[in-house]
Amino acid sequence: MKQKILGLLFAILLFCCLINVSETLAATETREVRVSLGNEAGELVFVPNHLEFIAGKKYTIKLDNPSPTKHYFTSKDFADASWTQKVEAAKVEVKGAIHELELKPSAEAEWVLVPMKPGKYELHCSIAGHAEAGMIGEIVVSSE
Ligand SMILES: [Cu+2]
Repeated sequence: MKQKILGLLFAILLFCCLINVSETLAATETREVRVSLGNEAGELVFVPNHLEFIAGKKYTIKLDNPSPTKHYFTSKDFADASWTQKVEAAKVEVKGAIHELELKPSAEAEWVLVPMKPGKYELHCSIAGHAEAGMIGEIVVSSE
């Protein structure tokens, strides 16, 4: 009986900690990083193709696609190493884990996240042939 109560108290405590952490992360100032998927000339590139973040800081990644074809922003390891608050696009907010974003021509999206783990992560467009043609990038998360 005593153990059950202790276990319950521990669970409540853990839950409160988690809520506290996400509220703290949500309240901090947000930095902005812009990246274009492709360009107007239709080249298969990310502009820029090198993105830098500081672990523990909150960012809004502003994505757009100025090119005539659809592209993906795919960086699974970076996404796994980050806490995503939301992705916002066309009046829709998506909450929870995100691994990949698809942007159709002239689309825009905002990905609000906190990179948590320092490291180097690869970025690519997962449409067949695009990464091979140069649509790749590097994401560097450094500790403060
Ligand atoms: Cu692409």
